[in-house]
Amino acid sequence: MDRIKPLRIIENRAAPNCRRVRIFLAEKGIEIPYDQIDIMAGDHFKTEYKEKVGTYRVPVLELSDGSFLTESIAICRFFEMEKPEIPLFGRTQLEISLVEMWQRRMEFELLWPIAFVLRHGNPKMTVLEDQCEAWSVANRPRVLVGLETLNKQLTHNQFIVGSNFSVADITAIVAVNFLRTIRVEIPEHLEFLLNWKATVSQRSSIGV
Ligand SMILES: N[C@@H](CCC(=O)N[C@@H](CS)C(=O)NCC(=O)O)C(=O)O
Repeated sequence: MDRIKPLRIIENRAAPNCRRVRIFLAEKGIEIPYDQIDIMAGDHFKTEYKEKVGTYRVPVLELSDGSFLTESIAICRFFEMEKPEIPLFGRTQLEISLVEMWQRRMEFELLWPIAFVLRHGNPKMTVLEDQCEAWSVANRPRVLVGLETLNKQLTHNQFIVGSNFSVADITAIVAVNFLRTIRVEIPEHLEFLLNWKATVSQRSSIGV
């Protein structure tokens, strides 16, 4: 049976989940064509797109068997198997488990709270969201708790899981960069987080 090949990624340049995949691929040195879809114009809500892909969200990986893979981390896992020699999901039993744990925590405790503040609180986001302002307000303090959690984890670690850069760092740096959309600065006392951000930002993958 022919090996299933990755054909292209459908994404939106400004969307944080798409950026997670772009950074992951840049770290691996994998090149693939990207097609843009204008989510702020609502193009992803068109029936033709949803029926083809199975969801209206981005990013999406189109495969050579005609199927579409969604969910940023599922797409990253596909590419982890394509090029395992640069492991970004961990190496040992414990490291793989810790990367999984911290990747999830960075999503649930940082990236999503930031996204909820933005999506439910910014009038421009009514294109994408049936807004509930109270949900935006409720998530603002959670963002600061998430930043404190990350800072604590970085107290004794170069990267989020020890000395190896991983997909947990990718989710976290995308979330931290996304803070600007809700006008939140990292508090000065979170020095381990600030140092980690400065170090990670120097990686060439982060510029994609
Ligand atoms: N859990 C999904 C989330 C995907 C997602 O929410 N993508 C956003 C862009 S960052 C999107 O498609 N937004 C369009 C919308 O909400 O209508 C993943 O990890 O890929």
